[in-house]
Amino acid sequence: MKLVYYGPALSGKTTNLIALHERAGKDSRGRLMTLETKNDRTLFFDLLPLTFKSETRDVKLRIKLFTVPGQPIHSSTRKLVLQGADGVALVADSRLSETENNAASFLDLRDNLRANGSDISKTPLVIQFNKRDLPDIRTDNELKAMASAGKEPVFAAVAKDGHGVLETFLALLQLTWTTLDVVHGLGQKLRVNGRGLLASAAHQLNATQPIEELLGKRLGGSFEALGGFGPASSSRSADSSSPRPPRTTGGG
Ligand SMILES: Nc1nc2c(ncn2[C@@H]2O[C@H](COP(=O)(O)OP(=O)(O)OP(=O)(O)O)[C@@H](O)[C@H]2O)c(=O)[nH]1
Ligand SMILES: [Mg+2]
Repeated sequence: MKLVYYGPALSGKTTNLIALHERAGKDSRGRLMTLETKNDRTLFFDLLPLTFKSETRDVKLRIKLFTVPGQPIHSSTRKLVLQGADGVALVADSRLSETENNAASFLDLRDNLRANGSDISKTPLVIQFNKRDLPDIRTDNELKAMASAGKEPVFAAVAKDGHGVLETFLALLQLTWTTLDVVHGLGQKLRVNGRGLLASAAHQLNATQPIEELLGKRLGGSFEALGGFGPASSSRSADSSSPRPPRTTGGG
């Protein structure tokens, strides 16, 4: 599975990967590769390989977690890193002064997905509003209002202290797995229970709360539209009139 952390410059994408690397057990994480210039600017991309064993330990899910460089001049690099992405986390900066940069990054993501033959409405997407510790930020209520207007799950975070990082990642993992499962029937082919796999991943990332609690911290957006995880919910998705349409391109 290829997951990409996208967003404007200095929003905290690399910081999310560093926090996940710190959380992951030694058996689950590979080497975190970062390539930065001075002032924390990612030059090309960061890469963190993660491997999660299923509950029964006979299936391994390998994830390649990338960040893009956020500075506007690196648009072609972002397009390249985005190729074949199965899911995207958009890391936005909560400060009011960054509103335009967040919006520009969203449009840049949409354009680069389109240029890669993909479609943002069909791409598993989770939004993180980072830097909640700073002054002059959008209020919680503003974020909630924005979140409830869209279908993407939205999470608040202070990535530099590790807050909200796990929640964002697990939500992205759930959305992406569910979408790939719809397209490729992964769960059935591999005899893997998606809900169990997510629980295993959370455990291997040293989560101290149950998944429902972690995913329940989202400020809005619906997982329900996707049918959720596991056997109980796959029957629900069969009944549901609004599962997300499967992606047709760029999948792994
Ligand atoms: N106050 C505060 N600072 C943060 C937070 N998360 C990250 N930072 C800081 O913001 C700066 C930029 O973080 P990075 O993770 O390098 O940002 P990036 O999105 O990877 O930036 P580019 O690689 O240029 O796209 C660093 O100094 C981080 O320590 C946060 O939640 N709060
Ligand atoms: Mg970076």
